[in-house]
Amino acid sequence: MPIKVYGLAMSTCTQRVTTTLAEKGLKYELVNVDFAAGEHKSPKYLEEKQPFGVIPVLIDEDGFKIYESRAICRYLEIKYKGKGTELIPSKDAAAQGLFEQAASIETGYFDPYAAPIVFERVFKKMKGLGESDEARVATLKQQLSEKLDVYDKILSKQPYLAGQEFTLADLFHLPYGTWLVKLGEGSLFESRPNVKSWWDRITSRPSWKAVQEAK
Ligand SMILES: N[C@@H](CCC(=O)N[C@@H](CS)C(=O)NCC(=O)O)C(=O)O
Repeated sequence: MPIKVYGLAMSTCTQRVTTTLAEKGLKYELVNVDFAAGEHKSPKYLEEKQPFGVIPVLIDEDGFKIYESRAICRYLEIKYKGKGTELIPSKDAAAQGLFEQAASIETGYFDPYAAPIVFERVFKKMKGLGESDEARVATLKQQLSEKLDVYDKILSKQPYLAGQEFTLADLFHLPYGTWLVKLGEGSLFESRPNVKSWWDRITSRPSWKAVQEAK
């Protein structure tokens, strides 16, 4: 049985997983979850796939199932360590600790601002929840700007968030960061020279290009 990802090609959380699969050089089958029909909220999906009613879910070739996009990516790196790009450093405790620190930067100082901006401007309307609350967006943008000033300092000393090598901590930024650029907010990255170089480096990876082209 091939590795199966239950999700949608355009979903940000699914893209985190498919980019990781591409970096690892792993073949997979993307099984579309029918959002329009509410498949992700059906009793069968909640029971058999994801109890919180969201995507993505990965079922490995041996039948092992796991959900939560960042957990799936970490699992893939551990399970398929010797394949493709090493996405979590294994050299020593310090390197692993610095990776965890960088991963925590994404979940603590990027995602809490970037994801709700994209929600307001894109997904709110799609879900029929009304128009974007632009006052909220302005506050979130200001908060994210302050965090990215710190990113710029960190990235003035090293090319990637965990140090010298690209890791999952960088990869986790790609889906929402790319939405920000599509929404005309690219200056968040471009106005900070070290953030800009980092963003250019990570978005030019073939894995991310391939995932964006997938339908
Ligand atoms: N923490 C979860 C979040 C999953 C999530 O929110 N997925 C979105 C798509 S990116 C979803 O399924 N939304 C449908 C809904 O909320 O009903 C993860 O990282 O996997």
